[in-house]
Amino acid sequence: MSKALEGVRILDFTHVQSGPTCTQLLAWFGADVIKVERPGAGDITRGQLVDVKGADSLYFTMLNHNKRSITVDSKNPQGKRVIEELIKSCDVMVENFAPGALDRMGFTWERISSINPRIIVASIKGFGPGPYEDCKVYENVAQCTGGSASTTGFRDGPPLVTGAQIGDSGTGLHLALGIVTALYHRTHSGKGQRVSVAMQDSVLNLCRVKLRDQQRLKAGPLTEYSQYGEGIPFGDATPRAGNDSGGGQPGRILMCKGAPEDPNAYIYFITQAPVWEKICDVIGEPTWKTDPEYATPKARLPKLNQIFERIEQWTMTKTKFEAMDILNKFDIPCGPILSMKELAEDSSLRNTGTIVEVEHPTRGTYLSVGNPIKLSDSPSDVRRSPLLGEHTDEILREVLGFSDHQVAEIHDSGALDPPRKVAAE
Ligand code: CAO
Repeated sequence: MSKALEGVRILDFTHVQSGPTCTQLLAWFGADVIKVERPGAGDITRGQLVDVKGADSLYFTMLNHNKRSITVDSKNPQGKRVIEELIKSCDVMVENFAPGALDRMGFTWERISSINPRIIVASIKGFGPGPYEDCKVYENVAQCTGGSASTTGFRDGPPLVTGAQIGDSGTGLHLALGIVTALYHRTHSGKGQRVSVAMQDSVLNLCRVKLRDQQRLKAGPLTEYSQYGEGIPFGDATPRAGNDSGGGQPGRILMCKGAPEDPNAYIYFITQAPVWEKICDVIGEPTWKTDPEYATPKARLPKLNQIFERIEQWTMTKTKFEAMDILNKFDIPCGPILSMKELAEDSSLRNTGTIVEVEHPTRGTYLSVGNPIKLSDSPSDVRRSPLLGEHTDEILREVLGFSDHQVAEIHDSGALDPPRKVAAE
């Protein structure tokens, strides 16, 4: 079985999280991803949040699997020559520099596409064209400007950012789709094109149900929000809804046996209408099945707090896993709150390759996420991230066809290596 993206070569000019997420995904699918890094320094994340002295950080290793690393100073004339050769031999260039940085290196879209008209140039920026287009952006800024923070948290608390990296990894996923779409288009157009994704746009795309609710406000209060049942008037913007379900089926996070001392002894419980009668039986309130005060979803809406309090009295008698087992038998939608520790130890996630153990020469064995997208006929494995510049000479020789003499010449120019320290007299 061959890998889905075998034969596709990526010039990976990405750093930190958003861009590397995208190119890692393409690498998992079999693309030959050549990561260009600054000599001596490399991707800044190599040295961020270091847990093993002298080894690349988990931040870096978990975002750069299956790639090759070449160090090139893109501001050195010989370095520019190497990058031009890479542009000629790659199908895609991916970058997430600050706005204007690639142009300042001399690699405008016009120049890149004149070097290789078939190349696809894919970019992540914080914002699209508009008042903030020149701003540098990190994860939480995107969550705040894309509508996530204003709609996350509790109504009476401040906006909250989420643990899921929707700004960085979420944008990387969007970009990966843009790249394979442009590659597909190239099969009949014969030409490359630019693919641009803004982090603000990606977060907003993921927050679409909150934009839906913004418009629904015009028609009256959002009746599935617990605020409605509490009699609290709505303002003119989508409010924060705590753990209320974002769909038409009310849901909440409820305590289970062990809470609140155990911070993760909770379960998400959805009072889906078709299984209401089963819920009533399970929690010991059979009269609620026919009582007009409880029998219909509409009648229940103003009483959701009281209903969930009653359900919680039941969930508190069970561990989250016991509750899950019982509720699943009745098709009542629910899910235990799983800690990172529990996920790291989950044998089924390891069996499917969603969590993998990786060997690394300087840090030993570590855990990482694997490819969450499974293709039936195209396997995807996880190989360790490259050391800084590990493949520099290999790429110059094998990909660019440089002779030993040419490789030595480029090394001598200082384009591939950190500046030499001059010994003190
Ligand atoms: N050789 C020589 N110079 C190099 C180089 C190389 N191989 N690789 C990068 N550089 C240079 C760039 O050319 C740039 O130089 P100039 O400023 O002189 O043009 C410089 O390194 C810094 O690049 P940068 O501005 O992109 O990096 P930063 O650390 O200052 O900013 C970030 C980081 C992420 C805020 C910014 O890149 C950005 O806004 N990117 C777009 C949005 C994004 O992806 N954000 C998510 C990041 S993950 O949280």
